[in-house]
Amino acid sequence: MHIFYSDKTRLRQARTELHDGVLVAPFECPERVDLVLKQLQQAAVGELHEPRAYGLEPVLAVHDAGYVNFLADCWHEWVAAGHEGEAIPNIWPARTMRSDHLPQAISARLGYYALAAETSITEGTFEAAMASKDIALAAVEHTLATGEPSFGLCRPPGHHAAFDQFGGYCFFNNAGIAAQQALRQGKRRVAILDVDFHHGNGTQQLFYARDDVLFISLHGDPEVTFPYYLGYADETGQGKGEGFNVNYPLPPGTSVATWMAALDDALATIARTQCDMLIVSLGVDIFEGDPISAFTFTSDDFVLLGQRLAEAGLPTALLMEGGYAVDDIGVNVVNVLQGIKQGGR
Ligand code: SP5
Ligand code: ZN
Repeated sequence: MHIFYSDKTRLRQARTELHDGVLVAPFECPERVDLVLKQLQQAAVGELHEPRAYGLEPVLAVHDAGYVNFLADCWHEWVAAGHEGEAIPNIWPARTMRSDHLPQAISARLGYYALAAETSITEGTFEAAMASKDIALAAVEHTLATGEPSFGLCRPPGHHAAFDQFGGYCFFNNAGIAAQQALRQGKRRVAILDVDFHHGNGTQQLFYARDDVLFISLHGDPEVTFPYYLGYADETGQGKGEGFNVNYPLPPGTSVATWMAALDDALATIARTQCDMLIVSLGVDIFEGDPISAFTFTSDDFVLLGQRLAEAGLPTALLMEGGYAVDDIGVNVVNVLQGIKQGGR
């Protein structure tokens, strides 16, 4: 199996995350990558490859150009404006105000392009986000070329990033960018299966009115779980995308058996929908020990997840999303990949 990874993902080294009313060291940290790499190497799951640079063109195929420019310049403008800490939004075009006008102040544009406040923008964030989407693009390119599964150790993650908004530790929607590229290279319909604990609101939004990307997400019930304002079961797609968006909101504490039953249902939909590629948004924050999540996967359960994914029988690229129990994150990722390999593709 090919594994794609870049040292440039380390260029994001945020110091602050607004968590429970306190600025804490971010859960989404470079050490996550170290631990996954260490376990991947120890278990000899596959060879490591550096992605090439694909530039901004594939990003602009799914994201707003103004948003991309904002991300590229935000840190410098924030510093130039004399702000002391990391760039954290504290005002939004909330429902009672105007959202048809983009004010010039960096604080105003920060809120305009943000969907949550826990994610600081820092020096190097844009460069790390660029590397992360390159990893996703390289993984999908490899799977398209060989039919073999691949793993992209993306960081920062992507599934919360929408057309013109960052948040939930995400800036570019790596899975969405990669799916769009697969379509451009001739695939007819791509399934994105999102198993991260949190709903992939960004990915859903990008493809909500389209039938060439099937988006399916299993996640903590947004009634009580971030990102709260999207991810309900009645969100089934729009226009010709009707039926091509499927959400499985599951209560905190959901058993692995119940989760796996939802997965079986999801895989049946993928089989029925004539998809010719599978992209997995692989968040391992469904682990029982995850510090910010509430599902109950043991490390062994991740092997079973990999086996089930392999049974889909599609060319498959797995892209890293969340997963924060740093001591176990590496083992859990390795177990999914071992399960995929045992699945026989
Ligand atoms: C990619 C990804 O997994 N992003 C997750 C972003 C979550 N950000 C807000 C989390 C708020 C968690 N509050 C739960 C407290 C549990 N004690
Ligand atoms: Zn998550």
